[in-house]
Amino acid sequence: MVAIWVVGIAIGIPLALIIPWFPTKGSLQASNIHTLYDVLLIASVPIFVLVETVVLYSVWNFRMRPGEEEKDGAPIHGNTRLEVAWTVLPTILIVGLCTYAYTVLHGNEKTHPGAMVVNVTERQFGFEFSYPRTGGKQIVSPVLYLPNRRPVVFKLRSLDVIHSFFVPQFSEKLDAVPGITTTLRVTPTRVGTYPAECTELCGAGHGLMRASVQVVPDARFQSWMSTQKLDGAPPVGNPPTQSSQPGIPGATGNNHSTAGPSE
Ligand SMILES: [Cu+2]
Repeated sequence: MVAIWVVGIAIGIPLALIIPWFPTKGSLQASNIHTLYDVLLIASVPIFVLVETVVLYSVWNFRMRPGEEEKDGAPIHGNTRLEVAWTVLPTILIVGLCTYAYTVLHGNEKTHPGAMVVNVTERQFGFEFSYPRTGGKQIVSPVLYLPNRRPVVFKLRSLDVIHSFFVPQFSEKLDAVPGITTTLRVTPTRVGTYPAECTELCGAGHGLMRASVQVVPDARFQSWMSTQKLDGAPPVGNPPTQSSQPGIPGATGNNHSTAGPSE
């Protein structure tokens, strides 16, 4: 049985790692998430193969044979050492993996000095991106332009119901909740065009709620910025203020114009 288990692991781990679970890595955070996922796979395969081997071995070896319909199984009264082992070992494994996962997620949330702030305003059923500039002005765009390799802080707001902001290639996802501002940090590492999607069922048009993300070299981003006109207010409107939503504690209202270009 040990031989079957070892062979199962030898086949299972490369097989699990070869499957393309994720889209192309497009951010620093995605690299960390993909590594975390690989570690979880490497830890899970031996346990999966062990459980399946024991199940199949038991089903075959201890199956009922003709004439044994009335027979009962052997009386078993437990095994203290075995029970301690199968409680302690999974506990150590789970605590270890949780600690590692927490470290990765905590690291992905780290604030980088000089990060660029981008406001993401969501409504039924679209996204709008605004780049705060000095003097309370902002650049507003339906397409999310990002300079490659520059840390970005997304400030998510919703104008109506709960939405979310997800770029699969960034491997980062967060809800946009009416009345509060949620924060997501991403450092793009690959030039390309990606989709931004809402992954929170938000109404009839939810399936169409998408936007385009363009990660471009820094020089191209700067020239795009210089061609954009500075506006005071976004066309889709401002998030409701606290006074218009008395039931929602901590509603931040519109602070589009107060933030500078970096956090
Ligand atoms: Cu949605």
